[in-house]
Amino acid sequence: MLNLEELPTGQDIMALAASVVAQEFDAVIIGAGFSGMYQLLSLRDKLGLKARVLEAADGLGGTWYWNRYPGARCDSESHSYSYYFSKELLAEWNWTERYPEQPEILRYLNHVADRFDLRRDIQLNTRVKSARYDKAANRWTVTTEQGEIFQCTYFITAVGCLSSANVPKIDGLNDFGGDWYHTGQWPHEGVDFTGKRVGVVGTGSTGIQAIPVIAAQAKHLTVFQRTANYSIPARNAPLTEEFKRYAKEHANDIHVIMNSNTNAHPFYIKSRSVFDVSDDEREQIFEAAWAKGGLAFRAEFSDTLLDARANKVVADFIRRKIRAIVKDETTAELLADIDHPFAAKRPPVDSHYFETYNLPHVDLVNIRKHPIERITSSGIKTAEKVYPLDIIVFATGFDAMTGSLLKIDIEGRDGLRLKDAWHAGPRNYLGLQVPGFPNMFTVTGPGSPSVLCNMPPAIEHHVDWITNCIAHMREHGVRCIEADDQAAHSWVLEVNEAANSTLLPSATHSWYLGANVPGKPRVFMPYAGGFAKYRKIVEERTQAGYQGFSLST
Ligand code: NA7
Repeated sequence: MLNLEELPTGQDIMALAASVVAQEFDAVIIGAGFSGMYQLLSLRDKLGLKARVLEAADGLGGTWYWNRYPGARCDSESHSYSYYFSKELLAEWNWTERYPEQPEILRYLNHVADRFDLRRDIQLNTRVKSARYDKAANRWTVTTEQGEIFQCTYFITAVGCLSSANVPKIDGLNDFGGDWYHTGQWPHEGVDFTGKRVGVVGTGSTGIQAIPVIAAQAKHLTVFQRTANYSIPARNAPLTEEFKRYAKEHANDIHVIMNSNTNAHPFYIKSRSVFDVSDDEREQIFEAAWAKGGLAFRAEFSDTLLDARANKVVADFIRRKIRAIVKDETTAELLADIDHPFAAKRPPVDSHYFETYNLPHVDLVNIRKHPIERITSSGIKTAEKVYPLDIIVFATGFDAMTGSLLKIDIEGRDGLRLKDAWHAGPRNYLGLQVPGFPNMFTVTGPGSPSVLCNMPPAIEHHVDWITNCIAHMREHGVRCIEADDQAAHSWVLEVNEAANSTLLPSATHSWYLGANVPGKPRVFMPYAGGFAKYRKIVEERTQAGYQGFSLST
């Protein structure tokens, strides 16, 4: 007998049709964060292309959609953590605090989406499963987990550098009777820590932001520290009207500064050496920078990240500060026992992080000495003892830079898979294109300054380059652009050389090196030669006729 309830509805039929008929676009962009949104706007409104953004989440914002953990805030100052492509947008948006908090950044990005009418070309709840290049057709076929198929000429990954959560594989996690969360996949309804015994694993930038906020609510907080970390006080505060006016009036100058320095922040690294000044003078400089707070602390001297002796002088000042703040001597020693040079791992900035350890209900556990053995039904068991917990928070970072890309099955020319091309680590040219993957572009991919920078200027630079490149292709009848193998080979050497001329690789367990993810190849991923130098290299090679790329008509 005919069962009417089992008959497909109109919606089912539409979904089925959509799943088998490929939808045609000029460009498909993966990700609706800072990168994907600006890439859409550029291709659609500047070049008039038919473009579609595919986004796994049910809202836009990328990193800032997922990272809703307590205390989530950007370490870049708000006036610099903005798009600069639109004078009108700069003029109308008002940040409220020195460092923007996650909800405010999300409001900003939603405002941008509305202001530039981006939503109609952003498809949410759509996770891309695979992308394949068809050489004969010179088209990419992008398939989603729902079975939808999109075809396009230009395939752009705007998947973010820190978006693939790294949940450590610890025995017994499934047996845990309480709740556990990763900071990068935080529940939208929030977590109530009131009256709870909470454990936080991880003391990177995220843990350092979250710990004071969780401590303010929890009954008891145990922090499980594997590697002690430096941190500089953020000195967050509401922005004064005077500063807001200044930032707007000087937007052009600020933009020039960001684009012409090492880290794309709105300040230059000073040219003096740690050893150019007397001990007294240096102490005063450090004290003033500590009082001012923020990432500019590392910009006081030119050799902080270049010379181990200079770095030790800076590091020792921070260690002294930690010992002065933290009252319990054992805890202070554990926090100050830092095994890598200052800023060789991403230096966190904090709001009362070290002060939190003076609270009577906050404990620090050394899991370098007594590693976590397993998670039990009631807590975390280290080699030394069991810590009873109601909630575990993993602030354990990300499979950074390559994780999100490699989760997608990307197949380029002649059946070459990205995961095979990158089996020994990411290999590309200028962080923009991978040999064997024609017309595929990566926004702030490995091999670009990206995570060593304030991200929005780095993103705008890449998106503008990709947009100009596609415009050039269309003007000159170029069907296809692909990075040359030899150019990629040389660029990987340049990326290594740039890293090796700094102290960055000496933090051997940093996520810059992929060392935080077991089994990941150890390759220094971002380009450490500086944003300004990188921009110059890209500009020169582009002006030289897209040197290092093959353009075919
Ligand atoms: P990070 O900087 O990668 O920090 C992760 C922290 O978690 C760090 O302290 C790690 O210790 C610790 N960790 C990672 N895996 C484990 C395991 N298995 N056991 C114990 N501890 C572990 O990530 P964040 O989210 O803090 O920051 C990422 C970036 O976001 C940041 O740099 C900014 O750019 C914004 P480890 O140091 O590996 O010993």
